[in-house]
Amino acid sequence: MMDAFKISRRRFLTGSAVTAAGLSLTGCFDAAGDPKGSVRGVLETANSLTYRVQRLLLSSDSLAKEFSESEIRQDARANGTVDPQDADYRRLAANGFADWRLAVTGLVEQPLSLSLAELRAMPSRTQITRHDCVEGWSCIAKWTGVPLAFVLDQARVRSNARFAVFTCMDSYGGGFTAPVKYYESIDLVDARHAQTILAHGCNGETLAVANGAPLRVRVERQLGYKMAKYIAGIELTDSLDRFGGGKGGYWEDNGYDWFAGI
Ligand SMILES: Nc1nc2c(c(=O)[nH]1)N[C@H]1C(S)=C(S)[C@@H](COP(=O)(O)O)O[C@H]1N2
Ligand SMILES: [Mo]
Repeated sequence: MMDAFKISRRRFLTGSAVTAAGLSLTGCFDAAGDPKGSVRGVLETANSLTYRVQRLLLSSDSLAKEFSESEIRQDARANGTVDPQDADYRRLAANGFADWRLAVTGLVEQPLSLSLAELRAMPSRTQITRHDCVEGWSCIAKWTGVPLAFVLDQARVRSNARFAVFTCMDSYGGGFTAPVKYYESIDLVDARHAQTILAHGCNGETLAVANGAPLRVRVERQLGYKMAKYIAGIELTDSLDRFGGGKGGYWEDNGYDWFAGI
């Protein structure tokens, strides 16, 4: 019943209907970069279909596969931004992130400002999972962090919140256009999922800059670009309109799917 409610909200959000079954998401994502292209329309339809199929067929708490230590194959694989040059980030990194704070704001009863030490002192979960990038590679790594649900409970999320938006410290672009900060968003089903953690460790070490230090999210049932690195804030909201281009994430604003379930 809860799922049906969420799905109808999503239908309201996208305004698109399921018109065909069996659409696949294996198409070329580069073509989706053309905002007027037909591929993107198909992807948007497939996106809402995937979202509904997943939310209907899988229970909302089904777990992504976890692996054993011997299966770890990370090879220090890093992607997207790997060394932010943004001045605010460089300043925080130079000081070992001692002055960094995670701001939890928006539709919460208790806004939070958390230091890395405070996050490290919270309950932690370690999981060995596979990371799948939309570019076609994957790797298996061990992630350690605070369950996002725990942090949300400290902040006491208001009942009208629908999404968690992650604001990041790295930016894209520049040159002809003003730099745009990376951001991402997930719904509260994924935000409260048992394997969704705010990771501060990887493969038994402190999270490296290349992988998103000091804090990055792991959303294990979604593609890599959903897993925001270099997080500075989490805002609870009932609408994605106010953020970036309004599609829920940096890559979504450039044509990728908002729901990247795998
Ligand atoms: N802030 C930020 N988060 C990001 C990205 C980015 O460029 N900036 N890239 C995304 C993409 S496309 C992938 S595949 C993963 C890569 O995570 P990794 O560097 O730990 O492998 O981070 C995601 N999160
Ligand atoms: Mo990616």
